[in-house]
Amino acid sequence: TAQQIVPQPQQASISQQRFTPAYYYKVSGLKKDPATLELLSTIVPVEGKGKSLPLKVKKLKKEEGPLQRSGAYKLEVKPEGISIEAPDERGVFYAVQTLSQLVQQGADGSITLPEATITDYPDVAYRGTVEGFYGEPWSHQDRLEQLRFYGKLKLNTYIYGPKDDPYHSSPNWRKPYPEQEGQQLKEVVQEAKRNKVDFVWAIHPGKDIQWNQADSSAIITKFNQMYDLGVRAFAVFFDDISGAGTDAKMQANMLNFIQRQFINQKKDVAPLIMCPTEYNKGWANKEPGTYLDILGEQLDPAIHVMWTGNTVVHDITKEGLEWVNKRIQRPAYVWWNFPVSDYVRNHLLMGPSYGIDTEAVHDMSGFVTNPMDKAEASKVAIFGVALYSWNMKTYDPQQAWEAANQYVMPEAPEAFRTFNAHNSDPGPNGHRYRRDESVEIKPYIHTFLETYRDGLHPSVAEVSRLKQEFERIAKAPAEIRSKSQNKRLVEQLEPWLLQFELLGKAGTHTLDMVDSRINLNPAAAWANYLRVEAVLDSMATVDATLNLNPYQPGVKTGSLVLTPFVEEVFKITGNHFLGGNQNIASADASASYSQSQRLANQPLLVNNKGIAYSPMLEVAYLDSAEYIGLKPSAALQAQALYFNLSNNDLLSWGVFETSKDGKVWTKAEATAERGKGSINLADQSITYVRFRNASDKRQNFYLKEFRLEVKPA
Ligand code: LOG
Repeated sequence: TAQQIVPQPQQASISQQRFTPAYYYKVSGLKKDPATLELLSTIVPVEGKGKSLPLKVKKLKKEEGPLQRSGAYKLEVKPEGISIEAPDERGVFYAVQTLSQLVQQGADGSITLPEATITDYPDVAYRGTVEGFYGEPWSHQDRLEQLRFYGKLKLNTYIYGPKDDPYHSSPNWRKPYPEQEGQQLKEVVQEAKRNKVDFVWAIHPGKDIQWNQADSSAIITKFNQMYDLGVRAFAVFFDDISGAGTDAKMQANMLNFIQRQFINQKKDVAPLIMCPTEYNKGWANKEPGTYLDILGEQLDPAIHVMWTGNTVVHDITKEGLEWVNKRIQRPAYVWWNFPVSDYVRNHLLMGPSYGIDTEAVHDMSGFVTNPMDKAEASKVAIFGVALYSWNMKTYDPQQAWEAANQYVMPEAPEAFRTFNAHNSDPGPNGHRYRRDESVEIKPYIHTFLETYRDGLHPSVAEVSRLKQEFERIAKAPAEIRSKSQNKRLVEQLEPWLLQFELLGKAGTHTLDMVDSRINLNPAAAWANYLRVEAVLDSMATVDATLNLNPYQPGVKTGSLVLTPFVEEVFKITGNHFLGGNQNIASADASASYSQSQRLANQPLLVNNKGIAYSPMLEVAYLDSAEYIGLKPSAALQAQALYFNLSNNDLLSWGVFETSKDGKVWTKAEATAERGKGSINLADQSITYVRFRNASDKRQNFYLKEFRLEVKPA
């Protein structure tokens, strides 16, 4: 089979036959780049005595078109020697990365190469990731490993902007990094250089920026400190802020000032990047002459503008990009919010990178993905983005995902594939972003359920088809743990591996239970029913005790297809044995209600002690007279409301109110400190609780907590 190079080169002819180089390679033209020379020496012999073969590196000059792009290269491999031509050091490095995929090593250490002629260049100029999520930032080691991964896949951009780094955002964006953090960032910058990745340091000053000379200087000073640590690329983020910082004219002024006073002064820094406040179509003011048009007109044309698509988390479409490009008067720099999971922290997003338009090559200046806080686990999605952004026309999400499973876990690719296939969908969420999951087994599950719901028995063949899959699932975690060399990856997956193994067992027992019923053996069916119940209990325990966080605590696996399947078959069987309706989920325990568009889809966290809005990361608002509220079911009695809306004048514009019928409302007295407080509701037969904007204009706040403590009525 022909050699597969990832990402796929633009033009390649690679022969089926392989040859063994007769002598060592004498390298010329690489003296100025020791990192690439070092990499080369791990691929082919570059030292020896006597006869040698030439490996010539030359600068590609006067070439027109895509071969002038940074990272482009020509690579020629012949028995007589190897030649590399490229416009820059990155291109040479990429040629060597391609060579490393061509070479094969025998057991005795001898190498073979195919004859090959490759002409290659990237489709998108800036390709990579933005560490831009909320929650625990990546570790130092994670970052170093990511950069090596990017080098191999010809990704050239890593934008550093973890929301919870206090020196990136408020409160400390004006201050220099402490010694140790500074030193570590310096090491990351060096690793980036070795891998020909632009380390882009981003600042997020908008929460408390003052539009004055002092703060303009504060940004330049901070950028200079980062420059001294080796940083040569910069960004300014204005996402997820409210108040004075959101002003387009002021933002444009500030960025133009940085462009003049900093970017243009240093001769060796990359183009400036900004993330706007209105960074997606859903949130953009559509009136002509507003925010995005102001940026388009006033922002120096050299500055890149980021964009997440039609909503915060969305597919990337050509039409969507065309819409924003007209307004910002330049091709958008795509910030793709996949596989980021900071809004669904109990899920992993391990599925294919799909929903990114392969016709959009001319509509974007860059393409970066915002990954999960789990760096190693994010490699599956990042791999897809590497293939997409290098060679868009040939990108196939499914094929790329198959290849990623191999690439990321070569020691147990099948088990990893099984795990990833059933851990893709984020579950219900405020962004309404969903992913396909359990695609291959889904039709069989549906047929099975239709039959079983009607009180009929599926065929033995249907049962065994599903049982096979659940057995595969039950075995996959042990195989991943024992075979994978990537301990960090296994560690990041661990809570979900545990849960996945239980799901495999629960499913296996479920199908045994159905099988016993088909065989008219109620005693065996009952025994299996109890086994399913025990495993479901264990899954509930894992969900209640691991991955605890205040946002979406717990561990969900197979949540789109497989877990609901097991739960439903268990319930139907339970009804058969026990009669009546065994309610295992408390789905209708409560209802949230809000007229506010931004809050309407926000999911609830429900357990036997309380009902809470899932905290929101970005800015929330209520227009005049809008409210946010909770309505516990009749079976529950409200005890107290706990709120943290992180707004200093909360009670000057808003009121808490309660009602018994949803029509007559009574003001609930409350005190709040910086928007945080609680209201005692015990001894009242309250059915509704809400917080209403009583002012005549829109009010912003952060939905950090809105939780009703309840007890059974
Ligand atoms: C944030 C980002 C976060 C992501 C997903 C942007 C530009 N900003 O809603 O930090 O990781 O969504 O939750 C965002 O996407 N805000």
